[in-house]
Amino acid sequence: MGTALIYDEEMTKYKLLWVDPACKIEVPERLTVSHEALVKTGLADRCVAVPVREATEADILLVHSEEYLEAVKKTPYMTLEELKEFTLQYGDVYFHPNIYHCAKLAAGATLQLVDSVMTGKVRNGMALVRPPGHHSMRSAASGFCVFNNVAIAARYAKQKYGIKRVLIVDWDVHHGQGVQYCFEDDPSVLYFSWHRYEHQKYWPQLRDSDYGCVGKEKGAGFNINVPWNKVGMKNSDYLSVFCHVLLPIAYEFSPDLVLVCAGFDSAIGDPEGEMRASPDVFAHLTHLLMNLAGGKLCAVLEGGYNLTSLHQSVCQTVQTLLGDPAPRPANLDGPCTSALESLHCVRAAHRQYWSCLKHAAELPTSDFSTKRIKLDEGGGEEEERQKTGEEEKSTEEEAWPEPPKRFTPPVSTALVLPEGVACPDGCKRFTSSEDPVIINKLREKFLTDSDDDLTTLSSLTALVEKMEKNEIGNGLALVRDVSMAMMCVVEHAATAHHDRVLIVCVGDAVVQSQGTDDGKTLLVQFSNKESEEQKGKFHIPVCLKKGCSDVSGFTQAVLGLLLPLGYQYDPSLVLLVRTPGSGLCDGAWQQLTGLLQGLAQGHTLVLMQEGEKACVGPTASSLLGVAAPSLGKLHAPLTEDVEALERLRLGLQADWKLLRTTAPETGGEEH
Ligand code: Q7Y
Ligand code: ZN
Repeated sequence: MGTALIYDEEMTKYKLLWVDPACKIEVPERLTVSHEALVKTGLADRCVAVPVREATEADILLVHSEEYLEAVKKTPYMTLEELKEFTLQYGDVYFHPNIYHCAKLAAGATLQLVDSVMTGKVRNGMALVRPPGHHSMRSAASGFCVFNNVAIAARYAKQKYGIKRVLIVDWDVHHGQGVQYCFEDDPSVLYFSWHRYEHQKYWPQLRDSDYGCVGKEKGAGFNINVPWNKVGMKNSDYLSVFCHVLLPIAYEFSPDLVLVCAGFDSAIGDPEGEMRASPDVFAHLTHLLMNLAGGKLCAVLEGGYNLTSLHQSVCQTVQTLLGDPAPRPANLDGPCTSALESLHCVRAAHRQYWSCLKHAAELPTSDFSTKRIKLDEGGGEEEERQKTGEEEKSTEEEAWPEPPKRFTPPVSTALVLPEGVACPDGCKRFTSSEDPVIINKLREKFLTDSDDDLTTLSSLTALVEKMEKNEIGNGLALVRDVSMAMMCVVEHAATAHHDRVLIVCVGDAVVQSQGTDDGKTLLVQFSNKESEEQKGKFHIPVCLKKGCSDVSGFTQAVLGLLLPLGYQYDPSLVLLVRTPGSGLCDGAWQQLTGLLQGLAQGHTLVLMQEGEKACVGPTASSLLGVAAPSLGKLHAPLTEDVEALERLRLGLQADWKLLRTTAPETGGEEH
């Protein structure tokens, strides 16, 4: 199942015809440069090219008023003066004789993408469109947008395919107020947007963009605004909002389809956004959404005005949709103070609507309005500035390194299986040629004489080496003794130049913590055993009341604890160990396996006990990049589990900054 790419040169055929400093950045080259980069990197060729179409009037009327449509319809026949005049009634937008045509194509391209994904022609895809859509409202153009492409697509998908829930993720740096207004009272469409806000000083300067706007009536809780009150937000800020707000809520919501307002003005170098997230962060944002809705994801271009940053970010997104492993995330040094304030306020505002936030440690409500505080005092800015890197802000464009080349290993998934266990399609059965020297070493080390064990262990060591060399992406081994296999891999990884190994252990078999607090391994163990005390920074037992059998509690632990830890630790290898009787259902296991592949360039090695044959198929499928099945709407996790997770998070956040959800000075949770 492929990835659709929808593009038509026709959408480059309109431009600003007069002088307007606010609009001069919205140029046709945005599209040509993005598309050329996809062609040059060979990514376009790997996609399924889907033609655009014009949105019909009925499509457009799903969101817009007849009066507005009739008005826009006249623009192709207007003189330059009339176009200027027409434009004046709206904010930060321009018209051109060909923009109506392009706007119909942009909306139609989005619908073609939705059709391709919903009918199963492709798994996911991206539409490169102009004009963008997320600012346009029922009866108004705004912010370069004419028709609301993504809002139309959400209504269309619900109507045509009868789906119940749509998630819209708007990672553009502007607030898609048009999308918000469209679905404000609608609980079937969950809208998430982060945006430059600066306490309402930044365009479009609406109170409606603040975190307190959570939706109305039945739709209360289904509108999530994350205002950025400082510029210079970085990868850590973006990823922590994903881990601590968007993903927990999205998993609880359980969408049938994910639409992304994929604007790249939130990337470094953009003159509008002035943020500092690197283009490769979009590989991770994309990856983190790809296991929702059974993988049905449609990314639709919105903003992005630095042509270099734009095309790099577009390529990162498309390459991830195609299933290539994401590059290792760099410099995740934790969110800045201002981002933490926003995170705190958003979580507090949504506590009452989402059970994943409900039992979170008491949040002090007196500090909710950071806005008023900042607007009134105007002080304390100096200290903030340092943390967001604003001091480096200048009119000169900041340089950033080109994202690292991503290459797909020749073998995606290798399996070490006992004879008689079939190797699933698409995977390669892996055996190493048995070097007697290695076998002898292993025999001494692990005190085993079983030939089967030794063959397995030597295969594992060879597999780890091939992953390090990028000859193999990931792997799975069915072994007699997971503990022994795990020890062997950890030991060998150190010699095979793996700098850090993240060990994720699911179930309560005895895991010997090697007593390593040197940081070469980070062990996170999920079980229902209270016994284990946390043993320093690098050994983290996560105790859940019902172990891994409560999907809600487990999911919350994965999203809010494991992912941030994993991202900050930045391993070169992930060792995922499943012990028998873990109680984890296949679906949750596949989610875990899929999500973890955002780390270590996708180098995950899964170890399972022989008896768990039945799980080989589902695991292999996740390792191959097939989206995990949706877990369905999640019920409330056990209160005691949420509280335990919260305690754990609070205890660890001094060491692991990506676990923080409150700014030290507003949180009142300093310890
Ligand atoms: C709309 C946009 C859509 C600050 C001036 C503010 C705002 C222009 C609208 C942006 N330099 N200009 O990018 S994604
Ligand atoms: Zn934008």
